[in-house]
Amino acid sequence: MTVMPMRVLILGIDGYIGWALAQKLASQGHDIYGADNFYTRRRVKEVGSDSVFPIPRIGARLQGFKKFYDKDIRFFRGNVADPKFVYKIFEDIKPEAVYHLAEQRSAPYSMMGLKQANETMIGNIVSTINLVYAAKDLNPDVHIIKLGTMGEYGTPNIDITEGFFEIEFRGRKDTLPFPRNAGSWYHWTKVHDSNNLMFANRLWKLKITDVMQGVVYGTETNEITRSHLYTRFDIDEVWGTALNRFSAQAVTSLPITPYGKGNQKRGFLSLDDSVNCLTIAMERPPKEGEYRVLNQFDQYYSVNFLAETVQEVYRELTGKNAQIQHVDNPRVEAENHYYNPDHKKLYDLGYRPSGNLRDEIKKIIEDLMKHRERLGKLKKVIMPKTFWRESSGL
Ligand code: USQ
Repeated sequence: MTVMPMRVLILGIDGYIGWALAQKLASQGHDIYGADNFYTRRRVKEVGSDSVFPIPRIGARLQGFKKFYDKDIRFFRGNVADPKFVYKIFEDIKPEAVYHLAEQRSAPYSMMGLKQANETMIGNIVSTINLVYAAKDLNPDVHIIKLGTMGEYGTPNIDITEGFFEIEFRGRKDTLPFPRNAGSWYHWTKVHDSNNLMFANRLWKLKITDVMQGVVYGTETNEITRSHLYTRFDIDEVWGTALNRFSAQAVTSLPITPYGKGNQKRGFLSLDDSVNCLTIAMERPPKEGEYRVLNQFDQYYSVNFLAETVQEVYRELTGKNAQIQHVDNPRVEAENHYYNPDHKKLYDLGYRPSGNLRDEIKKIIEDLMKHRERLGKLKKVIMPKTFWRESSGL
């Protein structure tokens, strides 16, 4: 499908997904504008960690981008939780589509204590409110693509639909938002965002795609493999996610750590699939005035299955054995549960998963082995120490 080049704004362009998405959109011919305040860089360093791959400063990043893609990114430095900042960007560039990837994204970070809980609540919710007001006042035709999470639904004992479901209760029928039941302050901010987006759509008929994304893994996308303009990669206990962490644990000879029984299931997708889906969501927009919810993941797996798969792939690659050690679960979550979420709408729009899990894990391990020295320095921040029940107050 050929799509006319569009003016696309990525809020959170310096992040794991933002930087990979910018490259995907550029390769599709779109004009990219980006904003960031480098929050993730700072907060990751505060827990004594860093991206495994060295990430150049933004100036050098943009230069590298220009050299490879022969395209400038116009960059705005600032905080999306500041309404004046968002209004200024909208006045300047009138984007046709805007991705909101500029929220605090770590569940464990939000559970460290009251300070982090409030920071996550305020920053995330306010940024989305700023965005819908700027859209309404300055650019009501813009398509807002907002990154939410599969974790909004929690793990109910029934199938999960995409956003809405039909219910019959006491003889009457209605179509209602699927119940949300999140498991961390972070995940609840995404629920609150979804409610706010739904309401903004009802008020002002804004065109919105609310993406319920699963856990993303991987070091490369098709574009990054060619450009070598790597995105950040976090593996510490606060900022790293399951599969990326398991791969890093294998490479650093630390035990792979399924939390608790390890039978908890989540939807997962590769970074390449994530940016493909986000691009499809933009190029195949909802109808005028529609609020659309997409469940965005490739397959669901148990944490145990992922740990065992990393162990197997690592053995095939290196001949060495990685240990699996179940550790006390630092989180408060069901460890044995039913899980059957729908994820049909993106397939209907043309999404097809691009790789397979084992190849992706192989690529992650190979990329990590190239950075053994940096990774070695991060060994001390890999094992879990943020226990959610012990979240500190004032
Ligand atoms: N887990 C382990 N061992 C580990 C790390 C995680 O067993 O060393 C387990 C967790 O207990 C959890 C599952 O793996 O059951 C997923 O945890 P995660 O850290 O990979 O992901 P999560 O905290 O849920 O958050 C991540 C992203 C977040 C995104 C979310 C999608 O950080 O931004 O919204 O994935 S989802 O999980 O579908 O809500």
